[in-house]
Amino acid sequence: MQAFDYKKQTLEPIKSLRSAPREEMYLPGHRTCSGCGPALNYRLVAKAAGRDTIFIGPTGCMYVANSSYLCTPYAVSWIHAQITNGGGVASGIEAAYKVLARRKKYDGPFPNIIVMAGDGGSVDIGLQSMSAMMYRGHDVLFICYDNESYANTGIQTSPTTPYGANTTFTPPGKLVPEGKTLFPKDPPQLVIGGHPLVKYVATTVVSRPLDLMNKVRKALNVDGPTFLHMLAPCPKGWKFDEKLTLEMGRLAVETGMWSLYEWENGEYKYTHIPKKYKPVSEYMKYQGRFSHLKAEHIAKMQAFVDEKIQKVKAIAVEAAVPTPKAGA
Ligand SMILES: Cc1ncc(C[n+]2csc(CCOP(=O)(O)OP(=O)(O)O)c2C)c(N)n1
Ligand code: SF4
Ligand SMILES: [Mg+2]
Repeated sequence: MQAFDYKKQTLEPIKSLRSAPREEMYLPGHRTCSGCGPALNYRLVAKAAGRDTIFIGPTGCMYVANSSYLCTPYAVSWIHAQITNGGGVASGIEAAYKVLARRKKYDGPFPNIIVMAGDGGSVDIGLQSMSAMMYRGHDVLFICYDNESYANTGIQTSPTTPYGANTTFTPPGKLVPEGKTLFPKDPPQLVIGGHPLVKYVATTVVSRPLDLMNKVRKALNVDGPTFLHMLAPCPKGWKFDEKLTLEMGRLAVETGMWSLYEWENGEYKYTHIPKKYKPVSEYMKYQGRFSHLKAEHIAKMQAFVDEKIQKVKAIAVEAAVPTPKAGA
């Protein structure tokens, strides 16, 4: 319970793409690659969050390619954080607004405070700061836009890079023919498993804009820390044709490489379950990062995904596009 009313915003559900806000808070003119999934991701998050929003941007493509010579695409407040400390900067901003509101020095709406961190800036090099923010219970939405590599510095492997991917730090060769040998970390499970004050976690993908925007709104309506894990295909790092960005997101879901779910107050709900899963090769064949793989490696990936799918089936409560009402 809050001892004072700090005017938290309530964001209404978006019923259809047609009724989504027209106003853009992430504008054209930046320097991301053509077909950049994270850039589209940013645009959708900013659209869903609206004007009274502050973004914290740890170092990564969405900082470097978006801000040059005092020129940025953000139409709302935005602050750069070190790649290691997005959660720390967000915690300070949130605490400062609460103090100002309590001392009656600020009486506007409490801003939506959103960290937009890459996979590196969230669940690897930024993990301690994100975890501490969640543990202390700050009212912040932490988003991991997952392009599955340390993209900005030249596509190095990260803990969410898939098994078998060719990155600059996992090149396939005679000794290690499959490239990356490890299977990825599971970011939502890391958050759910270790943070008692987190009440809402969800996954989404840039190819499902309505699902994505409504999960953003739902998370922002929760009073406390929340986490969204968003798959954001990166044509440069994954080596696919830039016109296929949305298709890569769709295929990730259709093959089971990516699951769409919400976890709310301890309960799982899948927001989409394919009736029949396609083989993972359907997804991998478009991406140059997997082109060196042999049949035995693809079979290993399929086995990993099959096991994941079994878990989905075991829980399998399918829900419609989420309704952004306030959480606990
Ligand atoms: C402490 C520190 N180590 C390394 C870097 C170099 N660096 C800048 S951006 C970046 C990659 C970030 O990867 P990710 O968070 O996944 O974002 P992406 O670039 O993929 O969007 C790295 C390694 C840094 N800025 N600070
Ligand atoms: S490297 Fe990937 S994430 Fe970075 S700007 Fe290019 S497409 Fe976007
Ligand atoms: Mg990344």
